[in-house]
Amino acid sequence: MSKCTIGLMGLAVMGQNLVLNMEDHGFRVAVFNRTTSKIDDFMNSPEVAGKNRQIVPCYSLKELVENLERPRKVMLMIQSKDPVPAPEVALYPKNAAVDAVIEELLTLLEPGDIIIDGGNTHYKDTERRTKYVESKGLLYIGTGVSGGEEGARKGPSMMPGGSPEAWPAVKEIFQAISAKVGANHDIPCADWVGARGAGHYVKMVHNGIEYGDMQLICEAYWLLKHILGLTNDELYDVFAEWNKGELDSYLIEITRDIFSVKDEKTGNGLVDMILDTAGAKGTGKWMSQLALDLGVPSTLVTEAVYARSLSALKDSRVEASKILPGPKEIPAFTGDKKAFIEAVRKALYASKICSYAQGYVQMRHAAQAEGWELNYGQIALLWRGGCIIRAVFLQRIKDAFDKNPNLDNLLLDEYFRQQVTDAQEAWREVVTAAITHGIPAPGITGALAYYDGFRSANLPANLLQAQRDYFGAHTYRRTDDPAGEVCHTEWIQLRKKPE
Ligand code: NBP
Repeated sequence: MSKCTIGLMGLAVMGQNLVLNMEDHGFRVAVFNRTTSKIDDFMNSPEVAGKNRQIVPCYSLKELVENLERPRKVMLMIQSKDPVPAPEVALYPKNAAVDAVIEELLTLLEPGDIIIDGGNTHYKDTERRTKYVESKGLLYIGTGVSGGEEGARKGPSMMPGGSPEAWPAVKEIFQAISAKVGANHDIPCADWVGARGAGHYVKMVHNGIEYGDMQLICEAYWLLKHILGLTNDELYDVFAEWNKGELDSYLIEITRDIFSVKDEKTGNGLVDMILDTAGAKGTGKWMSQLALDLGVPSTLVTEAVYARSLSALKDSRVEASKILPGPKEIPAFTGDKKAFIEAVRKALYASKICSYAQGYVQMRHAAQAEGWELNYGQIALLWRGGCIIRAVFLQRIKDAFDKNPNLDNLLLDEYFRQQVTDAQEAWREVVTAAITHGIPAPGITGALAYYDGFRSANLPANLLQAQRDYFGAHTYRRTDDPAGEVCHTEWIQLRKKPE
């Protein structure tokens, strides 16, 4: 019997769908799962049973490896985080499951063979594992896979990093199964991202941007619902309209659809019957933590993570809502409804641009720190299809980096600068309305604060440095000294003595 092109371990939702996708594209796949009954369940499932698929069930890792052509390629789609990370590794969780499987594979594979981790792994783990596996003479790939179950089945966005020598061996498979974009649907959303953990870093930023996009959309919804009193049917129409223009994206499209779904039990809009406490799987938090480590202001993802945390404090919020007052008089909206909807659209778009600008700045700083060579335009293209943040607007990001590969901040690109300039007045109007009405919009307001901060040649950090020098002799530099000599002042001696 001929050998398989690739082996996949981990037959949960992602693994099963990737196997079917690979097989659809003519690749013979060997499969294995820790709980072996799930292998039989998969082989007996309607998608596989009686379909003469080129899928070979294996009941041990050894059997899986024996069924593979050389260089062997073993892809892991297994849980990427310890369910309860030990406190000392909680920030950068070490995933015992993947490490244990790698150890076993190292006893079975040979030099030149490739281990692929397709889970949502922390990039620090992928940095470490790439070096470790390479030290044993094998090659390693840590790849982001985005698009959930449907993406895995029909075409995900794939963001591989790891050992560069491994890429030619898996390129054909990854590009065949990935989503395709372009007029002829022939540009694959799968390409080499960079060395070691670069792929998983870019996937994490993708997820963080997803957090930001979702938060901004939720704020737009809340503003339209509470300031204008739009019904779900009206909201459906607004999002349908928005999806025809610059905001055309998967997340706007599914938001539109959500407003059309009725609760079977009550007949209300289903969205109105859903408890307002949001969950998270942690990649947004990772991006925030790493932004803090790098000292870059990725405020949108952080606001989005905090907004989910605040939502989860339901009991406290319910209590607080009975006690803490909002604005004394909430003015009834008397303006032009259509114009306000357009203002919210512009505020959403401008905020989204800031969110992506921040994500790209973070990737650039991480690349400098980790020694990766990232192609930023190409990354935008990887996200054009298959993944949750897929959007027409990503082509604009590709264009911006094609024009200037060293672009410092997307806001400085001509197109994006023009967009935020056009949106600015509306953006400020929406932020003012949110504040006046007492409606929390941390994403939209935070984005505007970031924009105003970024466009300020001077910020009040002069006073901050004075405070730090006053209480802690942390020193400061002078505006009139280009050499940047550090200075310290004995503030207590020079200050005006209190009466
Ligand atoms: P899960 O994340 O739920 O993981 C289940 C799989 O992990 C099963 O095959 C399970 O085997 C295996 N597994 C576990 Br749990 N512990 C193991 C261990 N110690 N040794 C070996 N295998 C172990 O599956 P998923 O949702 O399909 O996701 C797979 C990966 O893809 C994850 O890393 C996830 O973060 C990532 N991802 C998921 C999505 C999504 O939308 N779900 C999207 C993108 C990426 P068992 O059957 O024996 O328990």
